[in-house]
Amino acid sequence: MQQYQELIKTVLDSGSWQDNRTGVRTLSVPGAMMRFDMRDGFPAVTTKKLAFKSVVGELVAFLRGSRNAAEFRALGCKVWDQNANENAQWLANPYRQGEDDLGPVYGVQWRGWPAYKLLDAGQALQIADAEKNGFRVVAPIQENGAAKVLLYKAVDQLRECLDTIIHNPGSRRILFHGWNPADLDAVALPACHLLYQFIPNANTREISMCLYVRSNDIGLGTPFNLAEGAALLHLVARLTGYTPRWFTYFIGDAHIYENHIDMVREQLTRAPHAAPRLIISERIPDHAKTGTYQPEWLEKIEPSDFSLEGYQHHPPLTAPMAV
Ligand code: UFP
Repeated sequence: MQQYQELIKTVLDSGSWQDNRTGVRTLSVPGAMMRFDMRDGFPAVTTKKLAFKSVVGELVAFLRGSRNAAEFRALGCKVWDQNANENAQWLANPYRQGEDDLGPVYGVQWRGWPAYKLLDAGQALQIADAEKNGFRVVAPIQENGAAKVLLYKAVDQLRECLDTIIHNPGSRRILFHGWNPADLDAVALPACHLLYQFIPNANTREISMCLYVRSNDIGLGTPFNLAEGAALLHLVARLTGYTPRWFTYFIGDAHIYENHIDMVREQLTRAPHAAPRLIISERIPDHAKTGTYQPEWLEKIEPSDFSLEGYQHHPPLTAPMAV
């Protein structure tokens, strides 16, 4: 995790002070990148304790398309509580569906992105094609005197990525997106880690992943998001029969909150330990061994299916999360 230390140093040395909606200013750098070779181990931060149980709890909640902080809590992840119930703007949002609701956050978009098509009622071939692809007719609509048909589909982007890795691994279009402009006004927090692209190589049988994070809290968010992304890459590799290889992590606004500076400076005084290994439970079928493709496991994964082997770390450090 030398790269994490270097990212901290870069922001401390060359960042500029920025004001933002939280009221706690940040030292920020516009644009950063880290790239990890999964053969060298799992990118868990070692200069403090990673909340690994919380990381995999959140990932499992996302895989199940959850939008409720109580479901995250039940899976061992408390990081959504404040966003659900303590952010004044969200509490006053008419889309909020009561206690613990988060709106259509990450997992809802990953597993059920709401997609609409408005087609001319006379375009029978287009309508039939859309229905073949899973859209269903919701309503006839009159638009400026023209007869139209509104169709809807909840797109399981993640499942479609797995299908493409299996059936068309040479595709350079294997990605899923969390940033849905139609839903930005209806969520507790617009997606931070928002674009995931898988790059399988059918010759080497290795799979890599690029992740774009638009806004990243380096003290608290980055270790969490890195571990979660790497766990997802390992899981997708297991279900599709590939070996995880490169994990490239891009950040848009890379920032350290003013009240996290002491924590990250303390981490710089600590020598990183060797990276641990991620173990995924044997009960999750390895496509490379079974030859059968079982994407329905995406919904059956439990947090206990993930564990770290040989995780050595320095003592825990905490700092307040900006909400
Ligand atoms: N943040 C992360 N990672 C996440 C997440 C939030 O770093 O997975 F959900 C941080 C980034 C930023 C704040 O500091 O939370 C979100 O605020 P904004 O939407 O204003 O960028």
